[in-house]
Parts: sequence; C-alpha cells; structure tokens
Amino acid sequence: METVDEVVQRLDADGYAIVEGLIPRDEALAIGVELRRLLDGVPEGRNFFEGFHTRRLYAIYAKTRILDSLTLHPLVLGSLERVLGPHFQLSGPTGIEIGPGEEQQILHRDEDIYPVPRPHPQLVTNVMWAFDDFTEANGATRVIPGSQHMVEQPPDDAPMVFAEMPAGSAMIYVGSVWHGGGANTTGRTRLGAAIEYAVGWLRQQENHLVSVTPDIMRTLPKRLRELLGYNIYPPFVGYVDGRHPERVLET
Ligand SMILES: O=C(O)CCC(=O)C(=O)O
Repeated sequence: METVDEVVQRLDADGYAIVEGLIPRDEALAIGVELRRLLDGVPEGRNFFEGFHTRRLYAIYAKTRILDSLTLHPLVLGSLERVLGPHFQLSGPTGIEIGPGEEQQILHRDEDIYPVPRPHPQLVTNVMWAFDDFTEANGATRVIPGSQHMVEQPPDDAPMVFAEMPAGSAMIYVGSVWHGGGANTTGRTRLGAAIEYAVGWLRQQENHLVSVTPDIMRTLPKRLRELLGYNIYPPFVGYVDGRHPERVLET
C-alpha cells in the first residue's frame, strides 16, 4: 500500500499515480454490479466527449451509497490535501462505462473547464477507480506522463501510457495532466468511476446541492456532506443567510 508521500511524489513527477489494489477485488466487482444496475436504461453519450458508446452515471450521491467510502478513502483525501490544500470539495464525480466499439476520447485536461490563467496552483484532481480490470484493449485511460507541465497540447508522438490496473485499483491524476478515455476493442464494457475534486473556491462541476436533497444529506457522514458543498471556503465563501451551510440541516 502506497503512502501519501509516495503518491504526491508520483503526481509531481508524472501527473498521475496508480495505486493497485486500494480496495479488495471482490469489493470492486460488487460495486460494479450496483453501478451497472444504476446504469441500466441510461442512454449512451450525447457527444464525442461523452462517447457515443459510453454510459455515464451522474448525480451519484443522490442515487447510491456505494461510493461513499471510496470518496472518503484516507489515502485519497490525504493526497488531495497535499495537492489542492485543505479546502477542497467534490466537483464532477462520474461513473464511466466504456462500451465495445467506443473510440478513444480526445486528450484533454480536466481543469480546462475553468478559465483561470496559467500558471496557477492545481485546481482539480481526479481519482479513477477501476471496477473491472482496466486494459489497453478495453479502454484503460490514456495518460501523457509529465504533461501537467506542458502549456500546449502534447504532440501526437508524445510518449503515452495506458492506465492498466486490476479491479480495485485507483489512478489519482492532477487536473493539468493530458489524458483521455481509451478505445474499447473488446466485446465487454469497462467500468470505472472518476471521482473528481476541486479547490473549494471554484464552482463545482456538478451541482450537488441541487441533486442531493437535504433529507439525503442529513444521513451522510459529515465529511461527505462537506465535500458535497455543505462547507465554506474560509473565511466565508459559501455562507447561507450569513451562517455555515451545515446549520441549515439542523433546522
Ligand atoms: O474514462 C476514462 O478513462 C477517462 C474519461 C475522461 O477523462 C473524461 O471523460 O473526462
């Protein structure tokens, strides 16, 4: 099992860190069963970025408790704190099931949805959890190692790795590293969940305060509520009627 120091060193050097076997394989496969149940009936993607043969599960925390403990995994949160600072939040967590025949996704940086001039500190960090074995053939995420330092899109011949990892592993990757989903040339889907976090002063990519009702919020661990948005960025960004948003749930 890696330490936070080891993960952070690899993020600094390469922009990504794969931690194999972060949860037991059986647990990962069981999570996959539940996510596939929720994906049943979800249409395939609407555009080239989402993938026309890929299904995505949004509003995860309104629909299932199956990813709560992974979202709060101590190695993940410890590493995020070092990369993003103490006040980070969930941004756009998404289940991603890449289907047979899917083409490779364009390379992109997750932070590029935010118009913040460079250079800037890391704004976003993502964690791709594998609920199947990720292989080059079934669409393992493609990453350009070290590209978190590049200003322009890497050239076509830039060295690329496929984030191959067994089910139960996780790849942590910073928002400035160039990456994209792989093509799936197999006959089976590849299921993962990209649990994305961002610094607390940015708008969350998905609006969890609308999708997760107060009744659900009250049942969640406090740390998860904070990550979903019931929190402030000091000294007071995000207050509700002049008070900490957590106070709203007490009424
Ligand atoms: O599914 C993957 O491997 C990566 C997907 C991705 O990077 C994205 O949709 O932003």
